[in-house]
Amino acid sequence: MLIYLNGEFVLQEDAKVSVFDHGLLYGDGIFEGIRAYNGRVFRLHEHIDRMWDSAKTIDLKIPISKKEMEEIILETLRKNNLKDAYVRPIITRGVGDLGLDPRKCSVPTIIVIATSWGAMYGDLYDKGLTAITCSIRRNPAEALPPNVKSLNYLNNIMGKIEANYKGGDEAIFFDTNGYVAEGSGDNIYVVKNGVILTPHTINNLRGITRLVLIECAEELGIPVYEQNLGYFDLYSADEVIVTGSAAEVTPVTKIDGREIGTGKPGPIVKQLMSAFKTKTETEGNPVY
Ligand code: PXG
Repeated sequence: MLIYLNGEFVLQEDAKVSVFDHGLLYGDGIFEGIRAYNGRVFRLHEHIDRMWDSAKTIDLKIPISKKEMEEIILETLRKNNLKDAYVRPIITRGVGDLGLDPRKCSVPTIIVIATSWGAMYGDLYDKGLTAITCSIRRNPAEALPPNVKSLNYLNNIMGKIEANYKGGDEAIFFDTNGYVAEGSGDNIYVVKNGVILTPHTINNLRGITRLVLIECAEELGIPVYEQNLGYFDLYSADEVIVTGSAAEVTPVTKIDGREIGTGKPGPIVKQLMSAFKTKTETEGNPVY
């Protein structure tokens, strides 16, 4: 596997960063998670735009242009002969010393990893996920906005640990106001009486797949509303859905032991999964 690291393509075993990199020392950096389907990178511009917005928010000045980053991503896929892949661009504050001060880090570290990665949830796309609501709250926007896709994923990992202990495939976070925020690595939706409801994007990541789901719903004539949701809305939903570049569009059929709707993937998620699949098969930036 060839990995892009600071201007060069290097073998996986040579792709090493300094122990003084602030990405490692402080989680000071940002990343993206992008998929390529059949030789095309899905929603590349949107991911790169979000990466630049994350960088702007943490005052990380990226020394290359968006266009250059897009080209590096395509080249990484070509170097590894990949058509269906997962791409992980990472930009850290760079190498500094053992103090927090980012002024010590003069050059950001830029990494792009591309690897083959199939369906994240395997056969659970057909059965649906078992989720748990977690007791740990999502980082509040006034502390560290979940909109920033930062290297600081400890909050998410704590949710995932809770899900692992409680036997859930995914953890559903609430925000500090008690409203549903998102999953540990995906956005969330409730379907009730033919309408899709989803939280505002203040206390969660502004998912690229979320926008694709909304597009699919519009094309199918299914209304989508953004509103605050509580655990009542989750437990009493006809269907619950999560989306993400990794998770794609996935039904949730059990939450905290309660069956959601019939306990099987419902008609709306099935329509959305098929509309999403069509988009991933027909859209995207060609790699070759
Ligand atoms: N919320 C969180 C916290 C995420 O990490 C999403 C929502 C969905 O966003 P997108 O833009 O992907 O629709 C994510 C994305 C991984 C992995 O390696 C995680 C994500 C994406 C790709 C890979 O676990 N999370």
